[in-house]
Amino acid sequence: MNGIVRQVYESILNFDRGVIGKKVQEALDAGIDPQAILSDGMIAAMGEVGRRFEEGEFFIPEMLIAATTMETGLAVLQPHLTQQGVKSAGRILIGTVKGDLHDVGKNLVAMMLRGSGFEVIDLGVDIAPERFVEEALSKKPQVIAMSALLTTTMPSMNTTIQALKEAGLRSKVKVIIGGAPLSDSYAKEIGADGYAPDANRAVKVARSLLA
Ligand code: B1M
Repeated sequence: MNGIVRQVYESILNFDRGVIGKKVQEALDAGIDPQAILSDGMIAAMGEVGRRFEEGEFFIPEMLIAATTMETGLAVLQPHLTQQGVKSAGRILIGTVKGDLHDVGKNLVAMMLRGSGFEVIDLGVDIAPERFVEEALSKKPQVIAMSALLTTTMPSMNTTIQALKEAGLRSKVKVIIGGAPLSDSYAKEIGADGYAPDANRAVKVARSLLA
């Protein structure tokens, strides 16, 4: 790993919110690809945070502060990851499903979608199926994007799709899903229109569904 990217990685593991923005800027100034700063520096560090949590070296507060450190770095990276001034490609409602509080990945997906010209309405975290339905009825999105990071909250995606069917909305809106424990086969199993393993692919899937 490149030296400065390594420092970005370490600033997340050291929870160094005061330093990460500076390190990201240094990496950008050195001409390093923003996608590499994101994947090799930030996302890899969050993977290591998860590993340490599993090993009992980190606990909830460490995971939380690592997430806020990553968000601080992302704020500096954001303008370099997204294209500016693109005209609206469609309206997307996004949220993390009921019972799930993880939002770093969802925020990254929202950011990339916005930067690619979509109008994004971010409902936040812990979004119940009925809330997705209510918001879909009032905001009339073309796409609903759901995020889940826990195996225990994945089934809420299925419940949301059923609730959309019951409300007569399913044929009017495309549903895409993503999050670490998910897969293309799970998307097919629950009748979603698409699955994206990362933020870039979420943009591609949304574009192809609306093409
Ligand atoms: Co939690 N947590 N956590 N956590 N946490 C994981 C997910 C875990 C894998 C850690 C581990 O054990 N290794 C594990 C889940 C195990 C499982 O179910 N398989 C876990 C657990 C167990 C828990 C608790 C249950 C712990 C406890 O209480 N005992 C608890 C649950 C709380 C709840 O939600 N109800 C919990 C709590 C937390 C914090 C709140 C402390 C904090 C979240 C803070 C926040 O988000 N604001 C936290 C964190 C930080 C993590 C890890 C370390 C990092 C997650 C992250 O931000 N990754 C995580 C371990 C890991 O992921 N390796 C872990 C970086 C982010 C950029 O990646 O979110 O995967 P990700 O998003 C990617 C893709 O998945 C995809 O694109 C993104 C960008 O590329 N994507 C989408 C995501 N959403 C998408 C939506 C789309 C498309 C693509 O729409 C179409």
